Amino acid sequence: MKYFQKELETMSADQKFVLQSERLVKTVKYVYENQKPYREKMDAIKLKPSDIKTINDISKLPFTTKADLRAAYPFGMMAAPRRDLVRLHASSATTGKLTVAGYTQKDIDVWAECAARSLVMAGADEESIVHVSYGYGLFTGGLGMHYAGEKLGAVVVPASAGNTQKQIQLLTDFGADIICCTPSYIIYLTEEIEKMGLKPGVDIKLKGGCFGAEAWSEEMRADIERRLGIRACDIYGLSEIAGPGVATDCEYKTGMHFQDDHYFPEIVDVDTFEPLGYKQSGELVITTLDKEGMPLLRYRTRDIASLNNDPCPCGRTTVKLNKITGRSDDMLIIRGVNVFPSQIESVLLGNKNIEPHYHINVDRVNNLDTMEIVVELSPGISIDNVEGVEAIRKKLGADMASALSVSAKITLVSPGTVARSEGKSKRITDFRKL
Ligand code: DLL
Repeated sequence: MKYFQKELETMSADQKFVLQSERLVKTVKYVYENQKPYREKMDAIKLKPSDIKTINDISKLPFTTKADLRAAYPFGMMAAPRRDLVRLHASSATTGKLTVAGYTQKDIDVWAECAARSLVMAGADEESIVHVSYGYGLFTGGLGMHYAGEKLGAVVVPASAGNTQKQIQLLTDFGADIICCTPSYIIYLTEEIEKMGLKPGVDIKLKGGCFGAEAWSEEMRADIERRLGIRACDIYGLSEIAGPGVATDCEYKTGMHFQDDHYFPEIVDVDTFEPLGYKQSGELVITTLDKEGMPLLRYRTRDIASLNNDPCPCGRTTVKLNKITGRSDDMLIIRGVNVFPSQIESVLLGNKNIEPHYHINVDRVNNLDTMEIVVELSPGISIDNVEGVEAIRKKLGADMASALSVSAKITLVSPGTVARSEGKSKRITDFRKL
């Protein structure tokens, strides 16, 4: 079994407890002294840094929300002095203002180490050629995996997003064995590779990939692995905490190994915010344990997931993050029923007559919520085959109704007609909110 940092990745529970406790105590003191918003929040609940003695005290700390970051825009949450910051990243928020994150050199190094651990989980080593098709820029995907590849000692191809034909040329000519991009983009690339008649394993030498930045289903993973003959790892991260590599799954797929020597995860009830146990689903909350630029206490990610602490055959001893099932702000409420796009994707990918390209339109007609799922037929099926298409539509409609407990209109369209995305995909249009 290969690791990037074996001692840290396979630490015993006792060692982990000591390390996390030491780091949390230090972080709380540091934020109290250097981040005004935290000093105010802690003073308001009469919590002193000295009240935090071990990692078990974490639930005494106040939460941090996206609204807190927005209120402090752009630099009000920075703890390190300007001269120590070396990078800014930002992600766009639906409300307009960017969520900004600042990093010191140490933060960048720790992040690169965590993301290098991810690359190793996907099968990379220092001999690898790592093709990075995440966008480079304020988005953390490109630079995050770039620095990870260099930290590992691999050769990095900074392809960035877009220009699919050129990406395929680079993949064939340079022979990259590892690719990093969004799950929706690897599906698109695969489709183009198949159209060009290129053979995975022969013309395309990929062995593994780190796919993340958006929610995707196990069915989508199976599809990618089968079509490309690779190991498809799920990689999670967010710019507020670091970027890609906060958690990633290994070949055993027992959940994403959460790099909990640096970032501590909790799951809380979405309504009461009370901490939940392993395998219980709720909102993922993360505390940074040794960040300097912009440490965050109990940051409410809005991502819905659960944790598990089952042993993993790979020997890594981290807690594991089960697949993100959606974002609390992505959840659609259709006629009172909660629906996550990931549930829809699971049903779609279970049907071999259609392709994993879809768009969801939600509207309200005569005071009633409606949902339309526009999805592509497989290339072998003609839209003119009226009876065949109708049978597929009926079956999908019935499967959808039983999986979601709410009906949806299914619209089947010809292959290649649903818009493709090079970065994060936008799969929902909610006309009720426009
Ligand atoms: O998306 C960082 C990243 C880049 C992760 C490349 C993985 C790969 P943000 O743009 O700040 O950062 O968006 C963070 O994206 O809160 C989740 O809602 C979503 N997300 C990220 N990874 C996953 C994943 C990057 N593996 C937000 N599964 C997060 C599901 C994901 N959702």
